[in-house]
Amino acid sequence: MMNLYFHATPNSMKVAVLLYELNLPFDVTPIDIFKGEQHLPAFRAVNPNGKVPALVDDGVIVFDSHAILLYLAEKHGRFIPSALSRKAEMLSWLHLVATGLSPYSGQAIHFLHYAPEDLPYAKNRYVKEVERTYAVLDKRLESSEWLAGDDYTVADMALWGWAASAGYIFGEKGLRDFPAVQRFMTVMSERPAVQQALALKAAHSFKAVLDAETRKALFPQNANG
Ligand SMILES: N[C@@H](CCC(=O)N[C@@H](CS)C(=O)NCC(=O)O)C(=O)O
Repeated sequence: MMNLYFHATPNSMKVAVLLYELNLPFDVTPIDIFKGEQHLPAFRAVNPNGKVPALVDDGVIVFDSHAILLYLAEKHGRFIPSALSRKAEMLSWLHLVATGLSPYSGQAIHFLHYAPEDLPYAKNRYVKEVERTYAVLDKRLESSEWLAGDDYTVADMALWGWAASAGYIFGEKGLRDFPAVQRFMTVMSERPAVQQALALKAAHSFKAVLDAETRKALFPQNANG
């Protein structure tokens, strides 16, 4: 049985969508990153980087959401094109999400909601990079049903993970400035796997208060003492 180390965050949620798409049974080990469980030795043995998600599949350990997406897609030969030229297209979009949208969104959320000081330069830098990246994705989805073309792939699941949290960055207007991404999200919301991932999230409760313990767990470099 597979074991997903999970917190209800965008990076874990994209992996949950793939597991449900593949219809694979899996156990869940909740890792409450607000309580510092990502630093416990038992979890560090699975992911030495101390971040969720991570997956153990019959003794095979994979960490980082995009590595997990690719590992499972390759293993099951699904949601990944087999022709190399089409795979190149899929990898390009997947990595744009992995190395652009994901870290820019994470940093934007950090400076908008968690930073102990108001830093307009940092907020502007990351929010603008998130907007710029969504504009690139929006243009792509204006002319293509899915990020990699005609077929639904793990690149789309990766985008869904972060786009589902866009409200933390854009507030009430959400993805309104990116209508093709919005259309994509509506289509995604109708997929049973996405609904199952959302049910998994709802079934787990995690600490939500950003107190001193949580600041120390998430931002140890800034914690006093
Ligand atoms: N590149 C990694 C990023 C993972 C990541 O940043 N996970 C966050 C939650 S979304 C986390 O575990 N944070 C805990 C910490 O930084 O201590 C991935 O895509 O899996």
